[in-house]
Amino acid sequence: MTTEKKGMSASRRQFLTGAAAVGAGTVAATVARAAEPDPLITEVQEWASSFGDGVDATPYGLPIKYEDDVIRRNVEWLTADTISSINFTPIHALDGTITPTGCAFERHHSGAIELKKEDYRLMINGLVDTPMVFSYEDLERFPRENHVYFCECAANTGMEWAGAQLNGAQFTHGMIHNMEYSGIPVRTLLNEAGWNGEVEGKWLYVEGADASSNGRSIPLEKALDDCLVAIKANGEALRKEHGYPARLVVPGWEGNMWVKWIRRMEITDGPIESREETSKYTDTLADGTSRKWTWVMDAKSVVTSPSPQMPITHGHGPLVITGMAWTGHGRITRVDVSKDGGKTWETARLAADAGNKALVRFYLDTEWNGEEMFLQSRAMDETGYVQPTKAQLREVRGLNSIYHNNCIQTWWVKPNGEAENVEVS
Ligand SMILES: Nc1nc2c(c(=O)[nH]1)N[C@H]1C(S)=C(S)[C@@H](COP(=O)(O)O)O[C@H]1N2
Ligand SMILES: [Mo]
Repeated sequence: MTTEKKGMSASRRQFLTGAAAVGAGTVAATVARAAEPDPLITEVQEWASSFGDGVDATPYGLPIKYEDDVIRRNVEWLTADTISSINFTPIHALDGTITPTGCAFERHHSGAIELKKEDYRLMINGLVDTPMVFSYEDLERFPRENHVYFCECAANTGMEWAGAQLNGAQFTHGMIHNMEYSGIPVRTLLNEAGWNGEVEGKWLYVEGADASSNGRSIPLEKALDDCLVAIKANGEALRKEHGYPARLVVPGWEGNMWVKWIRRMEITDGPIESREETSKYTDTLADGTSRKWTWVMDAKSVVTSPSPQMPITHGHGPLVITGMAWTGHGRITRVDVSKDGGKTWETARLAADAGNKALVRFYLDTEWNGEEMFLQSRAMDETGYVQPTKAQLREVRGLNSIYHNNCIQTWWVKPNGEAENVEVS
């Protein structure tokens, strides 16, 4: 091997074997470690000279204590209390695409209720032949489907309209989770109630069993297309906070429509225009008027590491830049990463084929030698849509918006490896 850099694969191999010089930082670290005996290698360790826990020490497992900072967090000043509030998925610390259920963000308007399966009822009424009520056991007897979908609150990134605000991907982009749902197509349940009428102009009003009810109107066409009444997430019963024992899944559309503890679906002749779809979850434009029916979550992405909560601590040399991308319009086709605030772009590697309305993980395997970076990611989806810059989004939407902020995020990575939420213009 020569000391000359021959691109990523050569330098990476040298790093892994500790062979010939690559970048000064890499070599120094590797050789220093090899020079002195490492007690972690030369000494018999405590964990190798005694027994570990027996199999039943934890009947239902939690992450090891060393990972106890990978948790949901809220931002206290955002809401008056935690009952009608939000917390954030620790996306900065996760990899892959499936959100572990125990740290998937929660959003409640009147708290997470405890509803037993025996007390659960789902009513279907309105313009159906036979209004019906299903118990939980009834739901279990319908043919089920499995799908992975992201659920993003429309308010995700909503605090960033006026300027860079929250210092961490968890807080700027953590109102999202991505789970595998097992559920019954809404179509199946409506058919059971005798629905086979006109779809055009018809709506489905859905509400939950909690005090807020969180009622929303969904065009019937969408409800029949791919909505599910989910009874499992990531293979197990829904968690209380995610709507146990059953929630609505509305793929690609804003999280607010994913009614938890779903108790009623009514076919109507028009939208109900409930609180959650009028005074809330609409977007006020610069001229004071509001956008109506903004259901789909447009393509978006964020670099999760490095990021403010994930500084670079390993010194110079190989660096894995990673993040996630998603689109409510279907599949992500490409993600680009910029290190210079959007002047130049490199196409990232997608870890797997992007799923439909599901998160995809991207990586840029690169070299870092202490140079300042203005890290950005830019997602593209199968409709040809390209994630906009903050300036582009503001041009159309003004500064009064809260919801549907899908602009490109910038992290300023400093020479010492720390990162900060900034805006570039
Ligand atoms: N019944 C009910 N459904 C609800 C809510 C609620 O407060 N009550 N919150 C909604 C909002 S605003 C969002 S973003 C999602 C959040 O789902 P999660 O708590 O599983 O993250 O649930 C939606 N469904
Ligand atoms: Mo939400």
